[in-house]
Amino acid sequence: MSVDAINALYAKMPSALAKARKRFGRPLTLAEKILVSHADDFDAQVWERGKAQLLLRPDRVAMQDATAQMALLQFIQAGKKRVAVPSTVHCDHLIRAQSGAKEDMARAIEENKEVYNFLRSASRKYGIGFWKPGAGIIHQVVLENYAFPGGLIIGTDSHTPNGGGLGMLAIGVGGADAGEVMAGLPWEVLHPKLIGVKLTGQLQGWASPKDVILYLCGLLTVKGGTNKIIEYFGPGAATISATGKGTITNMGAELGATTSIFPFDEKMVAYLNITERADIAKLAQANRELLVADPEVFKAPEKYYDQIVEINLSELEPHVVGPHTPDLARPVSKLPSEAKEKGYPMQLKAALIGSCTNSSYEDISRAAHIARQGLKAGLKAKTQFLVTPGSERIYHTMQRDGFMKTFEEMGGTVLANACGPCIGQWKREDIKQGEKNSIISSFNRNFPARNDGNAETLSFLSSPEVVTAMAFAGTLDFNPITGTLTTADGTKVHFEPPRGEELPAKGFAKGEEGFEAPAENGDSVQIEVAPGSDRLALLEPFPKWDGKDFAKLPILLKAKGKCTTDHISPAGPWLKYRGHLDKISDNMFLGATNAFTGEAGKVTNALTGATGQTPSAVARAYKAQGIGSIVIGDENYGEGSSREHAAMSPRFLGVKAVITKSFARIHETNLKKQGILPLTFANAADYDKFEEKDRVSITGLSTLAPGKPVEVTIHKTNGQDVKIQANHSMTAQQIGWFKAGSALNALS
Ligand code: MIC
Ligand code: SF4
Repeated sequence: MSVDAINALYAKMPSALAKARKRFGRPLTLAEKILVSHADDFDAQVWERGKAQLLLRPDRVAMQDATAQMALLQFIQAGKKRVAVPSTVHCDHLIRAQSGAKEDMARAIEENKEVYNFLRSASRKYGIGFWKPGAGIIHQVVLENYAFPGGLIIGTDSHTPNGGGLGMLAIGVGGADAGEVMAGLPWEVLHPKLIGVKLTGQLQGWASPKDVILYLCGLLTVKGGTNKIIEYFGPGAATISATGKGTITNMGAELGATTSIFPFDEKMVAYLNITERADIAKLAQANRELLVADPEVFKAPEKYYDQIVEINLSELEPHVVGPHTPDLARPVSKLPSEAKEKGYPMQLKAALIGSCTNSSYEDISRAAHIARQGLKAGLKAKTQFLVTPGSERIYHTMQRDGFMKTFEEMGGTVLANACGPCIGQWKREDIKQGEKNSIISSFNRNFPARNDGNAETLSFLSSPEVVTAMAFAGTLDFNPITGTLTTADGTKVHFEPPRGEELPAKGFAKGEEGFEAPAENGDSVQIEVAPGSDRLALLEPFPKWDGKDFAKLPILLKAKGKCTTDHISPAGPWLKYRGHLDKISDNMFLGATNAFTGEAGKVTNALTGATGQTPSAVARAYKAQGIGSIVIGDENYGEGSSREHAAMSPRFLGVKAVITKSFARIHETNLKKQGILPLTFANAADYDKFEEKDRVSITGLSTLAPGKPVEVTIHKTNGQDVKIQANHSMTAQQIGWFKAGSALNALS
């Protein structure tokens, strides 16, 4: 973001804030300050938390390669010449970890040539900055280059809130949202409620910023943050480094939060300075009062936040969460007994550090401090140990300052600056499919099958320093704080608490930063989409609604329990088809548990009675006969990623409505954008009324209106009809998207 643009934003903030204080009749929180100063039209906007739809003007859009393909394919359909707001593409998700950074990069560039060429050419043409493969993970690169206090950025990735570490509202969205904002439209989001998290004290010993968020995950659960912004405040906040704050806001995504934010402070100044943005740091310092909540808010926070949580950092213990969900949290001291009790495989097969969440200098230096202690005592890693740096700068700085050598001596492998094993891009050879085993990482997600495609892998999450100690231990029943390990010659080793530096004393080393600027004039740039490609295909608009009610549709799937976007549209090997809707749709619901059989990824064809079919095969068979279908879901359906494939594939294969107990925010929006009706049971227990052979009708669609429930009829095989009610959260405009067949159709 240029200093001038930031200056212009800060210059107009005081009057926007004054207007808002007057209209709301009270002082403002930080999140509110940023929302009101990015309003498309403050006066026309309804400001009601949890109710109003906000129309906002983001300062910037960021996209990663796996989601940018669909975002750009949709942007192309909008027929614009150039993006209306500064935007960037980051190539990070498609690089598979196999044998180390150098070889993996070379392989990725070869394998993904088509996709990279498409993204590069579309970026050049439309005025989008292009960060090539190897430049780093989107959130780290955004933090180093684009995040700034007081800004509003949207990103086609659920961990975009990482930017909250620098005091901005950074929000994850689907590609259609990004496409619209790039086309010049305002961005729409439900006015979030606010959770205030008051931090006091200071982290001690083994406790790290990661533990703040792991603890909160346990406390608030994976749906506790849905449609809420988490705003941190209190004296403890200023004791946490900017990158540590980034770890906390990044993983707010695991709470389902719209985003999380920290108030501007000296730690942010230090980070801006070391990332060569002293001019922005100065500007922010001069405008400090715009970038923190009004002083009255700290005096009586309960008046301004919808919910308050207090954490005394001085008492916070290091935590480990998992397996399978980030809200299964406990202090590391409780893990050994719990692991025994629950029969988790004790042996750890792999320990992984880094990723977009935890690869700051502070993280790596604290992990290296543990590594050096182990090495000095004569220990080696007992597990596979993989390190994922977040960016070129981190990579080169790790190398310069000897961390890389330490990790390698310990038996570790340094991977490319990319997502790698965090998103299933991990060619794991040490276990067989279906083998139950435990792994631990400093990543942010641990849904089944996420890292290695094996649903039997129990994935635990913790801080990089705890993960490094666990790599030496090789077992889950080790408490790094109190435990001892024994070397080959029988010496007992006890780790001292980790020590590290927040920022490199010598500044960041730089490698090849990997940025390519767009063409001045993109008219002559050709977009490269190879005909007949199985990686990319231009989109056909979805058909518009035919004006008829949905009558007697079969249930394609009734999902039981957790049904995240990783269950709906798995990543790993499927990532390569993210630009090809037809191809990727073969993965639809492969991870989802069928409530009727308990099996994952297998359903029954209601027309033929054939069992054990993949959901995509059955949906394709229905589609061939011109029949749509319905999906039934449990709580927090669509939790996790922003990938709109989880909405586009069902849409493409004829799913008309998804009825659940509740939705995760980004996914619910993605469904609306693609023209699927997202409905929730008025009475959650109605979930139990659906049986495998039932047919479902949804009636009264022509009178669909905001706030008006929808009638759903379950037709039983015995001829009986059971009527239930379902709610929806669609606005008049969103109902228009449904009728047009998609938001994109409604645009043109
Ligand atoms: C993830 O962490 O799940 C991803 C992969 O980064 C996704 C985006 C995607 O599916 O491409 C996300 O978090 O939004
Ligand atoms: Fe990449 Fe993992 Fe971060 Fe998602 S969570 S952006 S896959 S490193």
